[in-house]
Amino acid sequence: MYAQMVKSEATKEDPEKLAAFQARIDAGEKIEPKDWMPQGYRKTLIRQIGQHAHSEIVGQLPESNWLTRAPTLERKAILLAKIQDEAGHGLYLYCAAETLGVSRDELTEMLLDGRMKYSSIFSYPTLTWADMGAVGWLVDGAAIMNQVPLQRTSFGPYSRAMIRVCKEESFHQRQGFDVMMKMATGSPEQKRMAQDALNRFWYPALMMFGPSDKDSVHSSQSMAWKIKMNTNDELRQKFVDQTAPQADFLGLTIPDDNLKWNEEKDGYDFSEPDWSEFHDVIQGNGPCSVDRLRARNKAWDDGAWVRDGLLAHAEKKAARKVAAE
Ligand code: FAQ
Repeated sequence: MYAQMVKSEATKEDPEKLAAFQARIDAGEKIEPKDWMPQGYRKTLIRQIGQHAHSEIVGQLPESNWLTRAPTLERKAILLAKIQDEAGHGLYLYCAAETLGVSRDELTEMLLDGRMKYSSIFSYPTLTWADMGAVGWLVDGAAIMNQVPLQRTSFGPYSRAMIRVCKEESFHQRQGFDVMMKMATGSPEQKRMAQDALNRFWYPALMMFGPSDKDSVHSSQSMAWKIKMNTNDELRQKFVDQTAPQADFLGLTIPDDNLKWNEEKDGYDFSEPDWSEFHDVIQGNGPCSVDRLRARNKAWDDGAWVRDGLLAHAEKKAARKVAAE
């Protein structure tokens, strides 16, 4: 539906402008907010950057669930720093989206009433401390796999935001792996918890890359515009190839009997996730979908007095300035 809208809008655009725009993209130029751009390009970016920003913000919830129960003061400080980084990522991304003519409030409202999505992975629960390891190792690992190429995306503010985000995500992934290592080499019970976390997060992590290429609605147009640099399946394959040896190193087993090195393709064969589960989750029927939106709505409502106060202060300041002139 969205792709059709983008396509029908593209046909309304001035063909000369469209061709000149595509030539700039093909030449590897960055598009900046005040440059001419097709409406479809603008809308696709607002959708993708907005969804990405929402994911960073909602993504704080499953981890903050464990803040008060971190096993040591050091682990707590590290986790807190990571969660604060995610808030920062959300803010850079909202700022990048705002340069396209949408306000942060509008984006937030679209998240809160379900018109905009956030990453499927954050609709899953974090049941044990080992999940903090699995989230860092697998979820941040998948996020980096997706975001490193986005540093070269065609829209300037998005690509620049990605540079800092990727540096911080690397630290997040390392801290997750470190938690997994501690658990996997600890007591039998700790190792069991680590394996259980891997069992529960493996397929949801694979889903983060989106539907398989044959079912992806936006990939071909987004790749032509260099909003996306790789297809969903390409990135998923790279993620499996990177992660399988790491699981071996941890002495853990990826829950997939079909996982096998394929010499010919120079990569692993592996099982697809259950796509019906994915579609259910992105329609708001994940195990924690209702809780996540409830928590974000509550935070928005609880913060109303702060927004009102700041706006009243800004209005008063502006009025004083006018009176003094
Ligand atoms: N979840 O046609 P495609 C993080 C939707 S950041 C939910 O293939 P597209 C950091 C898609 O929107 C994680 N929905 O779509 C962190 C579309 O529906 P629509 C977020 C999904 O856009 C770590 C429909 O399916 N990262 O984790 C998902 O070309 C730890 C058809 O799909 C980004 O957002 C999904 N997984 O490709 C934070 C990266 N996949 O909109 C805290 C930027 C697909 O038409 C703790 N985004 N859909 O209603 C992208 O690269 C792309 O948007 C994809 C999807 C690859 C996610």
